[in-house]
Amino acid sequence: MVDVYLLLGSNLGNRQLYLQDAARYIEKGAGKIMACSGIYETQSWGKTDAPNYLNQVLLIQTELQPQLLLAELLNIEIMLGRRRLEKWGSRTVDIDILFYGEETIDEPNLIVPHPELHNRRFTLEPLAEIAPELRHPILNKTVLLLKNELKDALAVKKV
Ligand code: PH2
Ligand code: MG
Ligand code: MG
Repeated sequence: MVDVYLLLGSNLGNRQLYLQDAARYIEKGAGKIMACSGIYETQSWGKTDAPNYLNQVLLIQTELQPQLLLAELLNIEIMLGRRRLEKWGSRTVDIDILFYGEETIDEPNLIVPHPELHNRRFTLEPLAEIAPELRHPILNKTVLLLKNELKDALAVKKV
């Protein structure tokens, strides 16, 4: 069993319901949910004219190896209506692997820890809510410290 932190994001349609449905499918096919952050309303990062997101972090325990977990998460995104049209395009639901235990993974389709997590308030605020003392295995800093060092000024507000 491995502890995995996931980031859920939605900025299309009934965002709250997409997060709920994603959590349901994750528990069915990916692993047991051990903790959930609150839900945060967040300004779109990268593509600033896109609608606001709802973001949430989940801690799951999984038996799936990273590539199998990724395949399952992409499958859930598709079941929930995600269509990939452009980079950073709006989406019904996005499920990203932030941490997979303490492993570092660098494969063409999967980089873990998520390579942008330390730059994004929409990730670090919910993550710090449930795992402030978690240590980034490459940067060797806690999530709380990364959050305190953030320069990202985009609005992030707990719903
Ligand atoms: N995801 C992105 C790009 N920009 N902005 C916010 N606020 N939340 C996200 O989940 C998000 C984003 C790429 O996956
Ligand atoms: Mg993403
Ligand atoms: Mg993604």
